[in-house]
Amino acid sequence: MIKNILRLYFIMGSMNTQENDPLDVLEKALQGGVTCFQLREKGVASLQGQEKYSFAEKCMKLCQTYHVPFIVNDDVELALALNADGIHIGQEDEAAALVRKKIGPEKILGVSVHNVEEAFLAQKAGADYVGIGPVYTTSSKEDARIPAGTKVIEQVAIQYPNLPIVGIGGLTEGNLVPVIRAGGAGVALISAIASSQDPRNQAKQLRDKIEQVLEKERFPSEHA
Ligand code: 3NM
Repeated sequence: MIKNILRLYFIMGSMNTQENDPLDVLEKALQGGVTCFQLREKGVASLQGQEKYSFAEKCMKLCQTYHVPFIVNDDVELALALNADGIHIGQEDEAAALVRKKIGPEKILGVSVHNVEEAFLAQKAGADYVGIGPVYTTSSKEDARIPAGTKVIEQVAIQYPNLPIVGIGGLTEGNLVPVIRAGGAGVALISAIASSQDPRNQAKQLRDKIEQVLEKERFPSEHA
């Protein structure tokens, strides 16, 4: 079920882990309980060509070891060459319907959206889930939009209750609860785990928190 893999969605590129080895950070995050991983190799210091392919392949193998889906950001050719589990695209990337056609019906397709209309179009084009953000201020995405809180998540969740949503942007253990309350299936994040000096424990704490909140949302009377 797509909703389950969105619970703690870790995103990272080789440039997001400062002095720490990105593969080591990824492995610890997987051990800590992330439920999905997206390779987002973007920006000036990002790997290109064969180096990118080889890094992506290593990330994918780690994900396979821990039975966690491996998603590629934006690069459809790379996703297909590696036989990744899926692809995530933004509004500025290739059209979602075309990407769905290229990857076929089985692979996971995620699309970043910013309002109900974009969510409608993404679903129509074959998206399995939508990413909505930035919820809070983020320093991990250069061209991030103005933080929108959880309003859009709530609107999309009401309009399209069967479309899984993951919130993104500035999320931490301390501020993720409103995303789930608004109808998000989970949270996607970079720095909370990638910049942590203890990514395993950080991922574990995040996962525990999310499971706690989901449980409360499901059985509110038991937690009254
Ligand atoms: N997409 P962090 S915000 C990759 O708003 C990305 O669509 C966003 O990183 C969006 O958890 C973002 O460090 C960066 O804030 C998320």
